[in-house]
Amino acid sequence: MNIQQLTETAQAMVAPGKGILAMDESNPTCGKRLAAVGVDNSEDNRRAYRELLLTTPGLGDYISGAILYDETIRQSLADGTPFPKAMQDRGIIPGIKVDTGAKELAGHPGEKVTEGLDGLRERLKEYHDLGARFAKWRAVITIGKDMPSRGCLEANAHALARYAALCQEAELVPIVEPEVLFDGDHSIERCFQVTREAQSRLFSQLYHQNVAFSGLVLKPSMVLAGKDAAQQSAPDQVARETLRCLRDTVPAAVPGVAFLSGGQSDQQATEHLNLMNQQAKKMQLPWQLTFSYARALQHVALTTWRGEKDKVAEAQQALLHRAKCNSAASRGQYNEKLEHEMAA
Ligand code: 5MM
Repeated sequence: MNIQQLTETAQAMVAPGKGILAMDESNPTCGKRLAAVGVDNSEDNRRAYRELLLTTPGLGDYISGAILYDETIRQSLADGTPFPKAMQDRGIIPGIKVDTGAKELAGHPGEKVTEGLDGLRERLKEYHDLGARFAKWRAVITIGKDMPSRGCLEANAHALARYAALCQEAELVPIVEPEVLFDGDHSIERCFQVTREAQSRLFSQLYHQNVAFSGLVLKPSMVLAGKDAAQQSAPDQVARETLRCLRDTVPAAVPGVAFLSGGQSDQQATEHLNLMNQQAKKMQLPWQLTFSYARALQHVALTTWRGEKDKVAEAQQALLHRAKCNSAASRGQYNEKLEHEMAA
């Protein structure tokens, strides 16, 4: 394992002003997104949509890397250039989702464990040969009555750590994603408690599996009340509680934290990241704080495109605008004027 190389890649993934584009939807999830805009879930439509995203002019100014799916990493632009090569040409590091999905956890009704460890060493080697330089694995933690259980938290943290160790062995930077779902009516205090516990257990397992903290990126959810909670969280409270949770749990050697959006609106996700970076300026935090959004980056591009060829350029502009707003937020410099720049 070349720790120096892994550290440099991890640092590049969270370089100041840059974040990660998550476009690793599995075929069923991609199908749901395409169906919402009236597009068939065919391989060629998935390819065309991903080409639109990756060839957005100027995307590399704000996006350090993009997470692909197994099908996507093997696809090419219409001119025959493989996606990973097209990304490298644009200064975007290719990444790959390597988990095989969250499945029912036996003995724990209503809870999930993410699978994909069997054969992972061989798959990682192939992905590296195809051009990937980082990977992603997402664990799903549900808040509910008597949930999450200790069994669920331990199983997911252990799997994430085993995955991360295999990634580093294969010279790939692991993104570790312990997502605490936004679904439910829980309070922000409950979300804080669960997220803190999930992240503490994760870093303990990473330590026990000999994972180098300097060669990984954490992809957490933000700390906020459930989407059905009567009392929704104020943006500055979300920023404050999320930072408090990170300070309690994340070792200083980790180069960066790249948040998921988790069902927040585009602007909410940007505003929360911005406030965190503004508050962080007074704290001298050891890690970069940036984004690794899927829905909150792609939504506006997808709904502009709707499968129409003559909308490609407009959809790309919409994606670039969201990437630019989030880049500004990763520096604590996002504002209303920038948000409305597009319309002008
Ligand atoms: C792109 O969505 C990813 C999950 O896809 P599957 O459910 O099809 O496996 C997801 O892991 C995503 O990368 C992150 O959770 C961030 O997505 P959001 O939309 O929450 O920013």
